[in-house]
Amino acid sequence: MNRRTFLGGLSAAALTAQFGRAANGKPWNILMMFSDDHAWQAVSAYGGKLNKTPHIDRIAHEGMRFDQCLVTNSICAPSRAVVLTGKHSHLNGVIDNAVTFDGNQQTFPKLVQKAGYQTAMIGKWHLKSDPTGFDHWEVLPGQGSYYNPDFLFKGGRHRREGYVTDIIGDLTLDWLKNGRDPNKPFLLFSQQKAPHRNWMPAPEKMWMYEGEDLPEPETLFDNYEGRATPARLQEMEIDRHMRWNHDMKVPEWSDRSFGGNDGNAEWARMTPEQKRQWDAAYGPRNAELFKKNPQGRDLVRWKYQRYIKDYLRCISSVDDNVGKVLSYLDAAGLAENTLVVYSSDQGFYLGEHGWFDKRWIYEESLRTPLVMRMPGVIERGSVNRNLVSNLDLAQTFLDVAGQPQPSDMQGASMLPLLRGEQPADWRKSFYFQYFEKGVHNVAPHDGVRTDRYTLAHFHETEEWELYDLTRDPQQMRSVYGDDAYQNVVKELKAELTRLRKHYKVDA
Ligand code: SGN
Ligand code: CA
Repeated sequence: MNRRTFLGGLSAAALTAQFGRAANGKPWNILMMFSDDHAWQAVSAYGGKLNKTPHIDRIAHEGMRFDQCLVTNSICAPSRAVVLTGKHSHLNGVIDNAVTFDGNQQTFPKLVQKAGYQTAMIGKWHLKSDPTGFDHWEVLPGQGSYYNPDFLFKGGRHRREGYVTDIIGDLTLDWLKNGRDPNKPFLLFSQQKAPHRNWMPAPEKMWMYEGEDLPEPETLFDNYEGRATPARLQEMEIDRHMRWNHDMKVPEWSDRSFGGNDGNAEWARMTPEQKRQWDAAYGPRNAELFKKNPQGRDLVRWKYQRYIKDYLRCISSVDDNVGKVLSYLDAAGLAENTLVVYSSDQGFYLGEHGWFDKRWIYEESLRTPLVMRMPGVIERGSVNRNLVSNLDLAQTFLDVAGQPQPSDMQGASMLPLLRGEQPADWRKSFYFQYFEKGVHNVAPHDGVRTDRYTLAHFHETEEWELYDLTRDPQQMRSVYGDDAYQNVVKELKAELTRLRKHYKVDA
């Protein structure tokens, strides 16, 4: 007798007993708040000095902060496919942003849905095919828009007026209040578009950081010496590759942009009132830029300030909306039996090495923020330093829901870590791969990351890099060729071979 037929013969009450349960005896709900390109350097719970994220920090303070949550493939659509399937990109099919997700395959939302959870997906989706495994969904088409965004839902598309981050927060609350069946546990994804490029802040955030200079990263003027050629050949520099209209919001200089004249499609979507607020904030700042007309490094510094302020303004809205949802959980008595998660699809460069964007196995893009709150299970204010991953979320959520973990999923349940245990067999090395050849010209690579080292392999040019994170946390110089590291190189190459085989890369 298989499990399904077995469950089919049980009463509703006995079925409920199949769920994982919280201290109040109720099944666990799962709420995943997920944003796009939110760097851990811009979460104050991670000790970043740039900004304050009080509501995300609250999840960390009442729960657990993961300091080494690594993504298997540092880019948007692939990361989301990994979360849903618990499988590496080469097996779930979404190796880059161009691929359409095959929604017929096994996903953990389908599994919990079958077990009796109600499931919902709200906000950024980015997987091209319609969501499957969700009772309710309302998602942005593609990357979506910041202003007056369109949304897709089963059988239709409509435009909602307002700012995307607030709208997604409101849709999340609306489903919690009015959309769900209060007698069933839920799995809810609330996925923000922000703070993805082109970093368009909400009207009420446009004046944040006005008159302030935010700290610059030490490596803003990196010259990419001491590394293999890909670090030099990328196209993700604040200096050379940011576009004057789209990114910098200086339309007057659009003819100076990398790749030629550019537009700002977001500005074009705004209502006259939104445009008026925008122009009131950015017009005088741009006028000052034209007057000062900075050159060389001063111009890069100006661009960094414009970039980081807009990026952090977007995050402030994300954090407000996390707060809105947390308050509702308290008020509705849902906090006690809801696992609350905040994470991002990958990390991001905030000017380190002169860069924006992500994609690399290097720390800023490899590591992503992950905080979880699970009352009665996670000790408040705990910090975990195990190598965990977006690959582990599917199995973790299945485990929390009291469901079995399919043997073809490739991560591990983090539930023991949430309980404060230290499983002896937890991974000591992590496998990463990046495939996309396109925007930003980052060379495809794979590699292995341990507590101390990162070994990267760029197969097109047959180049290798090794970083010793204890001696060189900023990853400024590869020690791949150093005599002193030849044993490490040998060991890590063997480990990379083992991992490729283990994850069926070299099938
Ligand atoms: C767009 C962005 C890139 C970004 C990719 C992938 N350009 O192409 O900067 O790296 O998305 O982002 S933009 O001009 O359209 O903003 S991802 O988060 O979807 O992976
Ligand atoms: Ca992303």
